[in-house]
Amino acid sequence: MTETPPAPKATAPNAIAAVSEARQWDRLMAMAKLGAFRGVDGSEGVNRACLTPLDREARRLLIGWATAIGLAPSIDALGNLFLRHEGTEPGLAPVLAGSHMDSQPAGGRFDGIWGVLAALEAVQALREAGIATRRPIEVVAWTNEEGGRFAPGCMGSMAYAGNSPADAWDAVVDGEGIRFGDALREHLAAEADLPRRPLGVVGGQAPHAYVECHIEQGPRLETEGQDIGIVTGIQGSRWFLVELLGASAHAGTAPLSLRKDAVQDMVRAIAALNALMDDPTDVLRFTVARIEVYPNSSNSVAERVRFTIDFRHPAAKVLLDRGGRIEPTIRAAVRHCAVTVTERFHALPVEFDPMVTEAVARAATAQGLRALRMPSGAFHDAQFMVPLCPSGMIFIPSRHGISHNPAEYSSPEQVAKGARVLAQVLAELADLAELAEG
Ligand code: HGY
Ligand code: MN
Ligand code: MN
Repeated sequence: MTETPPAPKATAPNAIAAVSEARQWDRLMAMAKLGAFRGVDGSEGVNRACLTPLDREARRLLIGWATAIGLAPSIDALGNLFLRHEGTEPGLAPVLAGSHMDSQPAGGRFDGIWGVLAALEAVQALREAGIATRRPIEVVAWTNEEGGRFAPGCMGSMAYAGNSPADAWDAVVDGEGIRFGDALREHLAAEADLPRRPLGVVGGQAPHAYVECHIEQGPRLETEGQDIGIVTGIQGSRWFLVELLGASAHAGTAPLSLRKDAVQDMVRAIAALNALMDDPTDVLRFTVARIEVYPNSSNSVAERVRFTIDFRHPAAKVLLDRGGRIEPTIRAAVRHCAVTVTERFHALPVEFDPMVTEAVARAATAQGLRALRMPSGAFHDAQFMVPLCPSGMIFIPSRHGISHNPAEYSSPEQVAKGARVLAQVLAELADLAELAEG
């Protein structure tokens, strides 16, 4: 449903005016240099995996900008990074705003990082406008949202929200066989100079609210000529890892009738899954995008295949029923291999809280922006904050709906509009104190 903006009636007008399009864009482009690469079409992409030296370099850059304006850094046992703007009543539950800084291996310059920089920009604008808030505001950068290096995604926010134990993924390995637990230990040692805070809700006090700015990563806002997405919720996601174990053999001598060919069984399994996941309405999302073959030699029959499944749907019933048929469908299709199916990620659909969605709607309307209420097809850290506190998201358009691709793009004007809406939402949720003197 599109909101038609009545006459602008912005609250915290000074903060909105203090949002700097140039400063935010310069910071985005500075971050885009860390892990920069050129896509096949010449687009400027980013490959910045979590818990790497590049990730730490980006975090130091962010911490430098934040401490320069008086925000206090801290990290928790999962490496989630918090940058605190103090409120006039420090004991009140804080408002959290942020996103993630890690990217896909062939990622873009905006996914995740814009949400962190928008939160920094909004808080800086509040401070420059001399606006004090009763509640503290904490800019947050969550560890490993993408799940590109270590699966699954959203490890930092899931551990923070108590959805999973902090050591749940220690044994998960990346493509080089490095364990998540070891990479995290190395990361925390490299950031040992930063104050450490307990993981999760500090002192039993959940955040007052959580707001995440993010690019839409789809085509709707651009196609429908909208400035802002008032995100109503996030669809459900389930990730599976499938291992098929056969036997390697000589490609020239082994009769096909005697083979236990893991690749051929994978093809059978994926064909059966395609039939299971057929959806004429094109609402369901089913993706196989990571395949490992062993021994991966052109003249040795494949002994072992591992492939991933990313399955998503907005309806919990479909997510559970259809998702529950994945393993039996694979087992029925496979002829010669031993089958192991492991579920690695299970995120049910969530609805965002009107306390946040209506604050976003009011801010967009007050600032004369066209806004659309819409769900998110991508998962986000906000999904795991929902059980903890009122949560919501602010979307801006993605050019041609492209994301997880170096051609991902939003304009300086679009990211500034998103940050201005966030500034107003934060002013409201963090409860404007009296205008600070000076
Ligand atoms: O995969 C996702 O939905 C998110 O962009 N990591
Ligand atoms: Mn993201
Ligand atoms: Mn992403």
